[in-house]
Amino acid sequence: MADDCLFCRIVAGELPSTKVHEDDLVLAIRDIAPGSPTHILLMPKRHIASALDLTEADAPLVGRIFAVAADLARSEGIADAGYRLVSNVGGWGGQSVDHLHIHLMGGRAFEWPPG
Ligand code: DGP
Repeated sequence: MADDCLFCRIVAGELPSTKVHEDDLVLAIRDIAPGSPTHILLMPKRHIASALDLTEADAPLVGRIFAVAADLARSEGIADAGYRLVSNVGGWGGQSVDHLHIHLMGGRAFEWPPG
């Protein structure tokens, strides 16, 4: 757990969240400020600052995150229409919380490229 990390505190249960999935590696919660009808954040329980810090050794974790995202897309009813997975990295990437997370967004159509 990293000091002063918001998502580490959510993982630890020190701050409330609406959990939609939890296992030994991954926590998935509803975004507090949803940008689409379905907006879920998938994160490693272990503190990793961003995708920039991933290594090949994290392959099981990354595989789990994407598998859970696919399961949630199906259970949220957004799989057939299509959805978006995004991980913002750093300032220009739009990252505001420095604990790796993947946005699972669906329930509406999205533009490409993003703004
Ligand atoms: P990003 O900007 O890519 O780092 O995404 C951070 C997301 O985290 C953003 O969509 C809002 C969300 N968020 C920020 N604080 C909280 C919180 O306390 N709880 C929850 N559930 N989501 C949060």
